[in-house]
Amino acid sequence: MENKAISEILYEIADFLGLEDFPTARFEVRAYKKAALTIETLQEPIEEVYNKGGTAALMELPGVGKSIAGLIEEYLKTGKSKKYEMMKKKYPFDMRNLTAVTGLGAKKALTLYKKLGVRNIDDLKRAIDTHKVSKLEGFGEKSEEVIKHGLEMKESSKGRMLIIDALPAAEAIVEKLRKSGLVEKVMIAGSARRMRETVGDMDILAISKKAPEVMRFFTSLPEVESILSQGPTKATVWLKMGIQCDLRALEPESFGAAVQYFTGSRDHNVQVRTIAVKLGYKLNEYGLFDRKNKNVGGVEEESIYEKLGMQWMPPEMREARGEVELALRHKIPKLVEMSDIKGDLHTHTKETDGANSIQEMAAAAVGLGYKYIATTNHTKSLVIAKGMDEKGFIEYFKRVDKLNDDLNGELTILKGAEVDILRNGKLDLDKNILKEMDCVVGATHSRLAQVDVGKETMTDRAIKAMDTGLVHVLAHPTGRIIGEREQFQIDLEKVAEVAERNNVALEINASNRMDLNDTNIMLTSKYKILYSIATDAHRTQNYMLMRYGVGTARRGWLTKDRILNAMPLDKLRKLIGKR
Ligand code: DGT
Ligand code: CA
Ligand code: CA
Repeated sequence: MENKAISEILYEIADFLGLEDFPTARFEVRAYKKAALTIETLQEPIEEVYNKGGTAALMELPGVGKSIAGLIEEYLKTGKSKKYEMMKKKYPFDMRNLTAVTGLGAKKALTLYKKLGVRNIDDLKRAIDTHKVSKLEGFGEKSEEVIKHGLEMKESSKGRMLIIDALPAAEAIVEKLRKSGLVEKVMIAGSARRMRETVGDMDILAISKKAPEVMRFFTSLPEVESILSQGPTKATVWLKMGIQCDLRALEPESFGAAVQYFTGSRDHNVQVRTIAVKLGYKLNEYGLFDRKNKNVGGVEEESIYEKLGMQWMPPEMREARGEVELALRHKIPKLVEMSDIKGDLHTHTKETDGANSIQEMAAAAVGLGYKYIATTNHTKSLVIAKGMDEKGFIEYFKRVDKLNDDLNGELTILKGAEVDILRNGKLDLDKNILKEMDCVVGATHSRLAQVDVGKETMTDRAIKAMDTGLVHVLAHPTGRIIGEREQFQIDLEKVAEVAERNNVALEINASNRMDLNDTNIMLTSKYKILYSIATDAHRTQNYMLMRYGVGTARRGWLTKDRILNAMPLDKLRKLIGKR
């Protein structure tokens, strides 16, 4: 499937075109970006579209005109694009990776190339370390700091992959192993089972009578780039997607112990093993052995916890944060589950920066069995996201009303906005229209927040917004983006206290933000507040991110009664009723 490669080239050409100043450059930038988005989100392989109907079929795709269709055809035939090669010759620096650093756009990358000869990330690091960047016109100390920070974020996430990308890939491999008929049982362990937001490598466990054959099957999967090691019961491979994956084949009598051991975490295991030793057992990945060295562990990990006088606990809790004590007292809470989720309270449409219409977003929500969604488009001051003004919302809501009528109660679309919280804490829409909305999601979008302003200012901003009494949910409260932007300075306990007073829910944003994250949930959950687990969907496929939000909520030990979007519609309406 060439969709990803082609959309990346189109995005990059758009970046290059942004540096040109011929009269129609601006329009071309827009065209290339639009086409890139279309192909990025296309469900079927682009080569199939082309094979079926040639360039004419390509030109039927939104945003794809004659010249872009020609480029796609050329790429599909030759694996190259002359236009792209030409641009790369004219601007010989690593546009893709440089502009992936937060704080660095195409224009700044060009300046760095022209003035300092920065061609790639290594050059950039050197330029930052020697403080050459801050002295350039249009940069300054602050800008240098932001880029430096962006580089550090990239560095710190190196070698780890978002669970959003890793888990579906691990599940696909598990599915193939299951279908191979070579295994009696197979499952994912490690940090992926614990639903950590990033994973270092993937750990798969299997029971099989034909272990060497399973290993051969595994190491010759098309997903595999290279084999790092292969023995009769264990293999480690490097996947094409850029992550390591282990497979271990086990005997049935060891399976429970292996699942417990390889699920981890390491710190959790240390605590459990200490208890085992106290009770006269020996615990390792092969079993739970009594004084006579008899394995009393069993096939399921439940039996290990049971033998140790503990209640079984969900993997998401196993981080040595007090779950072992709770398990000994049989006080493990019943955590929220995917099946409890009744809707999504933070979604976008193509009226602003989303890819789908509200009709499409609604139909997809019905498909998932949701009872409601809130449609929460951006507001006017967020210009890059095509934020809407009051008039825009009034017109849009008329269409939503009509759609709600058509849906006839099968799904309820709650009318809302992701209203920007401005620098002074004021909201970016007129009070009278906010009052009429069903679900107002308040959000700070200041990109430079972490170096821009201090903790007090950010905390104050959120508090002022909540004190308007108009906000139902505080979106991505700390502003972090995994691998890109660290959370900004904010006093979350203070925020939670004010949220409690104003009956505002805090969001668990399940995208690559994962914000609040597990530790911030734990920090705030002592206050009587609710949480909204939301995907911030910009296209129908993004609804699938909900499971990672639920996983994060579980890592924060939240129960169903703490989750706003686990409530039936009438209860939800009472909780967030018109303000
Ligand atoms: P990751 O891969 O960095 O995201 O994190 P994990 O938790 O998946 O770690 P990994 O893959 O190194 O090992 C999987 C599990 O195996 C880990 O959670 C606990 C267990 N484990 C690995 N090495 C040790 C060890 O030296 N001692 C103990 N107690 N457990 C270990
Ligand atoms: Ca792992
Ligand atoms: Ca591992």
